[in-house]
Amino acid sequence: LEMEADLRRAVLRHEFQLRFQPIVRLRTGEISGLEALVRWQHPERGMIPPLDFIPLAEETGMIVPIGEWVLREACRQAAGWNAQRPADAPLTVSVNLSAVQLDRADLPDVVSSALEESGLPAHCLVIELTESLIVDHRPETLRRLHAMKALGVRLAIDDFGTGYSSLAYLRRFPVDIIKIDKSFVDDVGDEPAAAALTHGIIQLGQALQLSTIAEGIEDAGQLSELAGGNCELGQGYYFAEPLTTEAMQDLLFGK
Ligand code: G
Ligand code: G
Ligand code: MN
Ligand code: NA
Repeated sequence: LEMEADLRRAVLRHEFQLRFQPIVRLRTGEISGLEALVRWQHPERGMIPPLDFIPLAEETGMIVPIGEWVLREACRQAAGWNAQRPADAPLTVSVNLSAVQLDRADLPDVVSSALEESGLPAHCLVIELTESLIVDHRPETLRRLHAMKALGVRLAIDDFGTGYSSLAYLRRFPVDIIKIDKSFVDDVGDEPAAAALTHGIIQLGQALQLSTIAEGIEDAGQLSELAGGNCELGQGYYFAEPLTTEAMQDLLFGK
């Protein structure tokens, strides 16, 4: 209860921050985009990671204003960075969405106004959804996803392969990107089953003309296995952890 009151205050006082983790083209090492990840700078308890407050934010509905702030801030920041880059090499920015946000009829309008007010082109925004969110979807969810697609936004399935899901939804949902869960990537270098599953997901992506992003790459062995298997993109501590805005700025443009 104290935490809930704190969370309400945090929204009013703007106590949230974003971190940005680079998403890298595995063949070349160039940065193609960023994933925005929220943090709560609590005045007494310090930096609180999302797993410690997102569930409560979802239960209480506070994820709606928090998620809207994340979306606007991520679009604003990405548009600012893109203005300093060559016009033919814009970064994408990926934002995680909760089921609670997808349950709201105004979601496409919220996304549309975040794009308009930032000037970020719609094709530079990626919305990340979890498999469970898609599998347990309501009829309106599909309509909202199509409304976002109609804006030009791209959709990614996060933590792919971890849900007890049917692959059938890949036919019915307007998905553009598959994010291969870290649990596969962890063992891709030394466990034949993990390698086989990972390569299977990459090939599935290719067959459906979807981009694949490997998550949680931590060493060169994993990178070479994934790049050798034609995985297009990746992210992980091997390249960079989620960075503050300042650190991301330095990485992109030097000090
Ligand atoms: O670095 P990391 O601890 O940031 O993220 C932990 C989890 O929190 C991940 O599963 C991530 O998807 C989730 N997460 C991070 N930022 C957001 C956000 O802005 N909204 C939602 N709904 N989840 C987020
Ligand atoms: O949205 P998603 O559930 O994919 O969130 C990504 C999570 O993975 C975040 O908590 C982020 O900090 C974390 N992460 C990103 N790269 C790595 C990595 O290389 N190793 C580990 N252990 N975690 C990572
Ligand atoms: Mn994610
Ligand atoms: Na993930």
